Amino acid sequence: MNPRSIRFCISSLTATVCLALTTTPSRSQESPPSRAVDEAVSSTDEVATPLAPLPLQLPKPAFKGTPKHIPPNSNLEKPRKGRRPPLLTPKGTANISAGKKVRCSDDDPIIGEAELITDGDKEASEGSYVELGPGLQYAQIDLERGFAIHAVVVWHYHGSARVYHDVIVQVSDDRDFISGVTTLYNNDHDNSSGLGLGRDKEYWDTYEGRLIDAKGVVGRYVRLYSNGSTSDDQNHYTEVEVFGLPVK
Ligand SMILES: [Ca+2]
Ligand SMILES: [Ca+2]
Repeated sequence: MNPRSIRFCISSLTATVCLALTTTPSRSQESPPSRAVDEAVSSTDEVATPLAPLPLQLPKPAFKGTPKHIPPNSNLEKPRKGRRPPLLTPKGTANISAGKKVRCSDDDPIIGEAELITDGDKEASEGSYVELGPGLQYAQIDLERGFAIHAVVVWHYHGSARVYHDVIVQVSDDRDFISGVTTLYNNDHDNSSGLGLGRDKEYWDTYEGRLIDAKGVVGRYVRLYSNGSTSDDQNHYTEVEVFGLPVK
């Protein structure tokens, strides 16, 4: 089957974005089933950065759909129709966290070990996740040097539908996150974790993980907080993937 290409261009005062769409299916990456974004170019007067869909591989779904009820005192996002659109990031953006060291606020996990968070296994099976103690906890990935970070994807426990509370994702060059902290995501809508009011929505954890656009923020450490879920007070991390590029 010969792919048929269609080219779209959207112009504004500051940028022109062109998408070349093809009808050839792409199964291995997260993208619409009947067409893939092969090429995208974002250009300004000064630089032209080729873009491509984030090379994200998803695990198998453990359950179908998401629950209809809204948990009490939650700030749940509205259900999305259709598949998640792919995130366009600079070409060459790759997983930079695979196998990297992870440190957790709970250094004696109830189940599993911190290394499970970057071991590449993101399936919803027993043995794939680490369980940290109750209340506010974090997992922190050391990328070993500074990168331009373009996306963070986190899978908590996704074997059954649950909403994790106070999901906060931050980047810093300071391993103690005292200075130079950039918050990429914060859905602590009532500031119960005391790290500031979050404007992002709560969500049901699924096989898709939560895809967070990091917009090229530069940093060495990525810290992910949570504060129990609608199922229990513990904190579960199946996998975290950080995508980025070396700093030029
Ligand atoms: Ca894992
Ligand atoms: Ca909260």
